[in-house]
Amino acid sequence: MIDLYTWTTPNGRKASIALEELQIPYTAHAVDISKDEQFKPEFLKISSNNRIPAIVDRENNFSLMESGAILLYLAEKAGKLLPQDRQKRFRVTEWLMWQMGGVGPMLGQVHHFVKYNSGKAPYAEERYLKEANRLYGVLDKRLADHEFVADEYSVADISIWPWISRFDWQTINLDQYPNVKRWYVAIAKRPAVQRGYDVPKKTNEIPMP
Ligand SMILES: N[C@@H](CCC(=O)N[C@@H](CS)C(=O)NCC(=O)O)C(=O)O
Repeated sequence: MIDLYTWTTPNGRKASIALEELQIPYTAHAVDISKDEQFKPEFLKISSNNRIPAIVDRENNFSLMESGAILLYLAEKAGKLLPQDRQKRFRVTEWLMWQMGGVGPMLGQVHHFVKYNSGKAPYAEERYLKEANRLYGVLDKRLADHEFVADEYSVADISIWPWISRFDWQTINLDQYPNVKRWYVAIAKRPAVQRGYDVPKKTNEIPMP
């Protein structure tokens, strides 16, 4: 049984989607970041970076922050969504790191400057939109000859997908990235993804292009 501390954001949804896909029993605890609940001392004990998501594995009382680490931990625990074969496992790790180091931080800046503070910093908007389009281009190229980023559906796809689900916030037209669109729609149809998307509460239907 896992305790999941989360909110309705891309990083939070990665963890709940993985838990649903892996069929690991869990209890979701809402940490409302719009009310600064991520700074509460009891949350800081398990997430010293004051960010969601974080988990506690009740089996061994092990706590973990950082969504990439959480995905790897859960996949390894369940023995699914992370291949045993060394090279295949590192292919998944490669794309997971690509998401953690690029997609998350860069698209996060697009949300900040383009969606929430439009007009305040034109250079930042230009820079992060350019980087967003570059990243969408990289993903599109990869998916042109791969069904999923690392061949088989894995935690790498689960890490990227919730960020792409905010394509409208990012002013991205998915028709310009047809392979990303095909991949996005296929994953959006998975029942576990639909359940995980609504954790810790339903905010909206999954955006469809
Ligand atoms: N690298 C971290 C980033 C987590 C993160 O940025 N979480 C956001 C929500 S998506 C958050 O908790 N923000 C609260 C804050 O900025 O104080 C991860 O992947 O887990």
